[in-house]
Amino acid sequence: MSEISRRKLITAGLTTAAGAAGLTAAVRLADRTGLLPPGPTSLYTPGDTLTYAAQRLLTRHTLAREFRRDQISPQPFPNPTSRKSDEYKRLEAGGFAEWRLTVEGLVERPMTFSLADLKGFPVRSQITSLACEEGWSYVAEWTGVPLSLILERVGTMPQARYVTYHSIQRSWADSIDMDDALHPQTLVTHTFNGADLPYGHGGPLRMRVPRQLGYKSVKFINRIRVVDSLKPTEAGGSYSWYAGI
Ligand SMILES: Nc1nc2c(c(=O)[nH]1)N[C@H]1C(S)=C(S)[C@@H](COP(=O)(O)O)O[C@H]1N2
Ligand SMILES: [Mo]
Repeated sequence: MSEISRRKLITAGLTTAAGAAGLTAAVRLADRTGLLPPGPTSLYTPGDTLTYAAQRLLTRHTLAREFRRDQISPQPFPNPTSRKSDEYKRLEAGGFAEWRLTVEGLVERPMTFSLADLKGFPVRSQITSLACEEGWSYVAEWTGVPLSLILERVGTMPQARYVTYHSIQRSWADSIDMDDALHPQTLVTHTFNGADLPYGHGGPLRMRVPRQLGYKSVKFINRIRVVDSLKPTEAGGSYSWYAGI
């Protein structure tokens, strides 16, 4: 589908969804300011488009809520993940000394980092809520490297539009746009409530995107790609791509 007909289709869908003529102006504004979510259209419902455009207009620079230390959940709930793979067990037996995070794609200097390399970066700690689309949530302290610092180190190219991140659990991957990738609260985390990030919560390395629902915070990450377009497998799986809260 051409870019123009894609836009027409989205605009039509949006206007119907909202049932308001006044929305046309908002859609035109969204289109002009690059607020349409990524194509192909089949991946995104009019609702996604509306949510994405509205949130981007209103909250581009806002921070996810941060909590006080005494608000940390006494028993944070790890969503049951499948059993450890043989590859995971091998890496764990070696104290994760061989765990690697590769950063590639539209970057000037593709690089591979060990956990020790990442722990040598400046860290940010934040107490935020992780909310699952199924309705539960918990508050915990997350510590890690701002993704923006890693992207600065590798040097993103001007065509960069999204960052995808991939888990050692092969079926898990997701992506965010550059606004969220460069956002100060988006962290590559290695520490959870002051200790090494446990398996249940995605250790040794997890992407933490506190401005979106829990499924965007992919566990066990080992690869990051900077791209200008997304594949369906990198765009939230069966969930919506944009999960702003
Ligand atoms: N690799 C991987 N990442 C994942 C998942 C998963 O099953 N595998 N589940 C996601 C979902 S749906 C949610 S709600 C959160 C749960 O995080 P928690 O286990 O820390 O509660 O992790 C997300 N990241
Ligand atoms: Mo979830």
